[in-house]
Amino acid sequence: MASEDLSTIAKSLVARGKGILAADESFPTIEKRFATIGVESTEDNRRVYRKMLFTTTGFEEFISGVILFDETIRQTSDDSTPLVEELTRRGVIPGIKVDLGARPLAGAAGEKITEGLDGLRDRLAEYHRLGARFTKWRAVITIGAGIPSRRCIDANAEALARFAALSQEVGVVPIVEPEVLMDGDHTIQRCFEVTQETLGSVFERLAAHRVVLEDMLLKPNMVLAGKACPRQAGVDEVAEQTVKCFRRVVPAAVGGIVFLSGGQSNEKATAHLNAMNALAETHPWQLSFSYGRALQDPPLRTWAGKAANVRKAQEAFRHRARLNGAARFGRYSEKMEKEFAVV
Ligand code: 5MM
Repeated sequence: MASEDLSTIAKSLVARGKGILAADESFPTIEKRFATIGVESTEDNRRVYRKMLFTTTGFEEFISGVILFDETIRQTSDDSTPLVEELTRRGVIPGIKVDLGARPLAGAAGEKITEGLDGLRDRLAEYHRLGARFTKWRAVITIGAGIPSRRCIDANAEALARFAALSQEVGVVPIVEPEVLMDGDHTIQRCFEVTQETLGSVFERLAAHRVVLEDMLLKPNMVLAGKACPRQAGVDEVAEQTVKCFRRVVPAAVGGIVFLSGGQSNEKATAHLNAMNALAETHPWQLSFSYGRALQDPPLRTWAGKAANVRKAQEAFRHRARLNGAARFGRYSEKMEKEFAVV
């Protein structure tokens, strides 16, 4: 695919007022999420749940693309319409998670390396045939005593860059996700340093592998104190530190930045994105969202596995998507949390 087409896809994914839904939970993760509502993680329950999200009336006003899991890209609606088609007929771009998960990095206690490069070119070609127009690979960086090591950061950066180069070769837009975890009691300053070092390494490797920056998206963590840190930064400080960190290391050519929520509350994830967008009239990049939990928590809890709750759950999903859409313009306020638009 021509480079121009990839940059068109990248731009559509970060269109004004819209963001991405991450619905690419692997089997262990979706099982954990379903366990919180007492629902068994069967193939059909996963299909019904995700179909519910993808057929929500009007969600396409705020959601530009959805990241799918391998199983989902092959599933259909009750009337045999592929779930991918449910998205494309609404103008929503289907994407796919292509990494095979993070495993322990050899000889590095507490650190992980993401696997999945072997055979990736062929898998990408198949996903493209199945309708995926963008891909995602997540690397996990843990902050702790003496970690992350430079070796772990660089090994993950190299894998991210190889994934991105292969994706562009096949004609899909890569979403490069280096996630510095919120787990731990580290300060916001420490998160700033580790995020800066990680992104520095990632962009060095992306350049080495000749990845076209306009034709990719970055999916990073925000700069936050660890969950167990006694001093939690306020919304404005998070926004300022995150933008400051990114201005140092993320080239302006990058197609867009789509943040992960990483375990923040729904409200905080929205408020932080809103504050970043309110900081300046324009930033070098579009600042958007690619949330999993922070978009899915309300519909998941409302649904609770019952067909009778589907409509209410879809309203809850659309509401959360609308609030994050408003945060794209810096127009979100806490008051809007209470407004519940009826479909
Ligand atoms: C939706 O969760 C994704 C899949 O995670 P697993 O591979 O562990 O099942 C995850 O990659 C997600 O896309 C990002 O972490 C963003 O989700 P959050 O919930 O952090 O916004």
